[in-house]
Amino acid sequence: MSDAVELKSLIGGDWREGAGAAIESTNPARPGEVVARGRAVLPADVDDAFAAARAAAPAWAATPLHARGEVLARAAAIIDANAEAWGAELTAEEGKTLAEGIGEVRRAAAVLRYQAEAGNREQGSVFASPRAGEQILVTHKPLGVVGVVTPFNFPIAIPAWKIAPALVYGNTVVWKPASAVPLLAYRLASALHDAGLPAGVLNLVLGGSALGDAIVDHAELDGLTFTGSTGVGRSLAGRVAARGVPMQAEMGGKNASVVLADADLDLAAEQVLFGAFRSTGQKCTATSRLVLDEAIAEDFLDRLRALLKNWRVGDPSSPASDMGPVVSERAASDIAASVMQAVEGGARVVLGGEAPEGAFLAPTLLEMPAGAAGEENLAWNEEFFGPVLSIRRVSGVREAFEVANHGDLGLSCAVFTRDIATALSAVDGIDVGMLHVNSESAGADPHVPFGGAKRSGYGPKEQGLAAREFFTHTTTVYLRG
Ligand code: UN1
Repeated sequence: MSDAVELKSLIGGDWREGAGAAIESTNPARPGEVVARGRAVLPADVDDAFAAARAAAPAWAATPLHARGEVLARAAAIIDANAEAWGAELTAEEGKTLAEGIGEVRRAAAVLRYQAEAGNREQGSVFASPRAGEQILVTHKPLGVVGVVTPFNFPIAIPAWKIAPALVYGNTVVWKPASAVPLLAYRLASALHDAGLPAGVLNLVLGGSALGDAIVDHAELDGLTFTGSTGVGRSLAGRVAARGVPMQAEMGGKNASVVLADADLDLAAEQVLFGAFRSTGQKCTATSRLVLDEAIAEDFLDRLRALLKNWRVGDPSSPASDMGPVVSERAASDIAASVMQAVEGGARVVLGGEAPEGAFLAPTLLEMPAGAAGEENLAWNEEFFGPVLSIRRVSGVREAFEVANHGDLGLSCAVFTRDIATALSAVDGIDVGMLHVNSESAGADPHVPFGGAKRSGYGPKEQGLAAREFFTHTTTVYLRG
């Protein structure tokens, strides 16, 4: 990367230099390299952002759905045209590999293209009336001003899949991205601004958690969408629910890959490798639990270890690297400390487990102790958000599903089997929002619902048509001529 990019916030259609603390995003793979810098805005600027969003809301809501979609389609074209450059910036800022960085930027464009088509889909419904001469219509209307709070790990795709449906369904937005990845937020906001989004429809506030608090507690907030940790999500939900403000939260996962005795072991090993270690394990959908039928456990682990021998950890901007660092040195040392704690609780290091080098961690396999100690081990229950995979052995399908279901999270799960009846039994037997049969636990297509079961999700799901449920409310119209 060359010179650091100068960042600005976007408020009321103008790029605003903050008057708050200096903000700087740095490259986790290259100590000292500054990727972007600027100044945080102040909570008072968040007031301006809400005032602008409120003022822009009526005209934007009155803009035809097709015309709102056209703005998103133009932004998608801008994003696609910049995919390589912005993908490289994403890699420099977040640490995922260049292929993943470029892939994510293209994914953001795909999400915008999907939502841009909302005007060409059925919107609302008509019911028969029990009374003569009447029809009953159900129409969708925007919530108003929506707060968007996004995490570091998908700095453009997750914001895109929140902001695109928010906008296309006629809401205006105040958005605070994670402070580790302001550059990609600035790129997405620029694309939408340059695509002709009217002033005040999207407001970007760059800075620290005080801005998130200012959004969450703002009197003008009509809805809040959040992706991040379970702890933060729950506390935000409590704050907004107390004021009757709806919230959508995508939170933690402790996602299992279940490899059954009849699985294609080569396929399963490859998919577990991708699920656990792509993006350095920093996905809420990453595989962090491995449930192995004891009949194939050794055989499977041999194959996984063989694949990991060729798994190259290094500078993510090099095409030779399969895995980059985690997002920061701090994150790496927190994850390493959690691994040590898991080992103190009886976990056995099968592979990796070395001290971090800067923000780099080795892929780590931990075998849980047998019985209750395994079920209670930190590494079986806590989301480390890094390249750590915790293993338990089971006997048979029933125990495998039980072990995979343990705990109160239920985001996604992968089941490996050649038997269609077993695969079908997983649909009811495993309590998750996304079930993958013979493919890795991560991944999300723009046109289908995304979100968790149990305590992984709160409020309506994201993506696809499902997104409309959160970003609109309905008006039921009893219509007589
Ligand atoms: C994916 O699996 O590709 O924060 C997307 C996350 C999820 C998105 C996962 N909300 O990791």
